[in-house]
Amino acid sequence: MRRNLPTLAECLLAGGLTLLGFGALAADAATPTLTIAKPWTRATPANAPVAGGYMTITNTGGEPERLTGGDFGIAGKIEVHEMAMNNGIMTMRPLQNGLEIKPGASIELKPGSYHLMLMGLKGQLKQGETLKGTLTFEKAGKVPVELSVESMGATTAPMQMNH
Ligand SMILES: [Cu+2]
Repeated sequence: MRRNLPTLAECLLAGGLTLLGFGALAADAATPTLTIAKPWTRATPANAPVAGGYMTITNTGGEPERLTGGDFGIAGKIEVHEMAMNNGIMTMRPLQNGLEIKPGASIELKPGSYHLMLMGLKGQLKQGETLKGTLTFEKAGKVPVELSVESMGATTAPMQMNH
């Protein structure tokens, strides 16, 4: 019996594609040692100072790698943050030494967890736009990525079809 693919309705009900290997978002990126899947961010209200950046990074190489930051023209500064519960309060803090990704491992940057923090936004992020920039890795150096700007309430990257 084969039933590998859920129906579209099931997929929409599930609220996203976290379990599905779509790889269909506009801007997956890869280097010889890294893949960066489903890079996205959220639309911001006017004058919002910060935004989060989310994606799944897989280290396909044989050496540990480290995400240390990035560069997006619209942001004054990029930091790598983690979120954690501290005495019942959700707090976030910059990872001063970046985020390590072991060989063969995948790390998901997502709301409520690790994320890129786009600080000092110089403009509003509007749904449907694409944010071009680079991620900086200890070994791979600068890797171009495009964040798709999703709705303000998005908690996972939505499914994209026919793009
Ligand atoms: Cu943050």
